[in-house]
Amino acid sequence: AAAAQPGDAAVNQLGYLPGAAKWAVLPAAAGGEFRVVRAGSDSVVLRGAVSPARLWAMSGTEVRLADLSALTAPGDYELRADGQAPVRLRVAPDAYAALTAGALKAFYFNRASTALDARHAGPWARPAGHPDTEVRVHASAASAQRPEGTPLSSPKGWYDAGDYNKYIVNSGITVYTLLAAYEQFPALFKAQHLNIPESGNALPDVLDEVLWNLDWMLTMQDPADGGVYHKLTNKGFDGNQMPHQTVAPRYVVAKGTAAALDFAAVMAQASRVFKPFEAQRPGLSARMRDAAVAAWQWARANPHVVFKNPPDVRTGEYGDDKLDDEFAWAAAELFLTTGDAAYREALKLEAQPIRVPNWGDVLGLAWMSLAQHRDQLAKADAELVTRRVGDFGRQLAATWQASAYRLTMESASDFVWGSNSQALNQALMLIQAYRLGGERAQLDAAQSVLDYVLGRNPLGLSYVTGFGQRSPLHPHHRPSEADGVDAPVPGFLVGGPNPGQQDQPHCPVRYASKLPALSYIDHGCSYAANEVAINWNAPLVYVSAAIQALTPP
Ligand code: G3I
Ligand code: 9MR
Repeated sequence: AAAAQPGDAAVNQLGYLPGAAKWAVLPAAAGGEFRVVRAGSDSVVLRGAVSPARLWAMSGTEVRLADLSALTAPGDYELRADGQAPVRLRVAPDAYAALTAGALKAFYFNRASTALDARHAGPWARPAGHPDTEVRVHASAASAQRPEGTPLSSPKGWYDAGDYNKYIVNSGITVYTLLAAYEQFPALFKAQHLNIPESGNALPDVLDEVLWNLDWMLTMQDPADGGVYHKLTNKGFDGNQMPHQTVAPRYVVAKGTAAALDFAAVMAQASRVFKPFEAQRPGLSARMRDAAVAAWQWARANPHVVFKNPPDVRTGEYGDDKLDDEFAWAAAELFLTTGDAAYREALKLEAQPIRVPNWGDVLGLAWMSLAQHRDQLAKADAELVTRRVGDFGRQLAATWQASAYRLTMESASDFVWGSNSQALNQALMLIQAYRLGGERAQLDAAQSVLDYVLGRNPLGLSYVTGFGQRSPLHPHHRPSEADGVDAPVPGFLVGGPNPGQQDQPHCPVRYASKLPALSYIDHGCSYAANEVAINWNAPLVYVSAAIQALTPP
């Protein structure tokens, strides 16, 4: 069978775990019966009726569904339906192991301040760039102890995305999601080998990778007052160059409340995750806890410092003027790490709603951590968390159940810049609910999200570079564009369909459609639909690992 084309029958191109729910989407023309045959044979192993055609408003097309869940024996198959080209289908007990590792390895590929050598990076090896050992304090960040122009050393960290800047707010949710994956599924990550420079040391590779960024984040706190700089950046974006070719000076820019609180939350979380590794990094856990407390105190004293780009700085803003969610999240993490009742009070748990998280709205992360550590909560709090997270999961699962596409992405407002991460963060919340109550529909709905980003979508495209039969070839990612290697750097989730099309008319290539799920182009100029970003890859790692770990055999 050939690779799926847009509008063809679509499945998860990496396949399915034996015990998973397995949905395929077919065009309306494929009425009648579907058949699954063993690859390369005509022996039918499963047949059934496709569902009646229904309109999926997100793509404006009528689609049918085929339920292949009864196919549980590992193997290679083909899905056939009347008038349809056959589609490859795989069932395998390790269907997502390489994806989980590859999506994590992408963080290594985005490391700042280091060379990637061929032993670890293969054809994507590159010289070191952005040492960041002598960045300057920007006027917006000047203080008595650190006047404008003061040199600071702030190396390491990950490049945020397709650009080469480093942003604390976006680092917050990203580091959190990766550490949460480890906190929840330690066995899976302890067994994983990423082939990064630290592989083989006493830390699991995922923690080594996250430390690369945490070490940078720690340098972004001003020891004089606990405040945290919002970002480390050029004044304008670098061109399409490799890291070692860039020359623009770099700055730490303005402290802000969101940066302080996101920093406080992840340092509190990291303090508990790294505690068992005291021998490897003596004093680190306590240092992180103290850093978290100092950042929290700065935020309490400066509760509404909203970041705005200064006039001479034109890079990513990550501006957010709603800070209640950041306060709640930081309070939750600090409470779980310190046990101090003052944080429980500051959290105002009863009054907090629950929502799908993203870089600008981190409230869902508070609920997630409280659910994971509910044995540390008072009985009434534990019950509240169980009820609220469960209800939210049931609500998302109901959306999935009613969807013509069997997907939680049912509203045009889901198709924002980075819509693929919106989908995966819906799955992440479904998984929190499933872990509490074991309601199967919640796991199946999360699976459908993973299917969607891996090819069960109207473009027939796996949105992860290097994974699946058709995947993006031209992500907006400076190294992928400038390294002279045909294949993009692998393991990156692109932002995905975004009818906002904010890269027009700068990007000379037009989108084919304005419909939410179709508004996508695989072109390097498309930063609004085809960029990569650390906060989009993190929930891919999380969901891929969770589904691998949680799906019953
Ligand atoms: O907040 C409004 C909301 O009120 C409104 O209803 C909605 C309608 O479109 O827009 C919302 O604002 C959006 C904002 O994100 C918050 O979600 C903007 O339209 C949208 O343009 C904005 O996109 C952000 C983009 O930067 C531009 O600022 C993305 O979320 C964010 O992921 C992206 O991040 C960039 C960094 O700046 C630089 N590095 C690369 C990275 C990925 O592209
Ligand atoms: O490359 C930049 C990308 O990382 C950002 O997400 C995006 C939005 O802030 O901006 C991109 O840079 C573009 C800039 O905004 C406008 N001129 C062209 C740049 C891309 O080539």
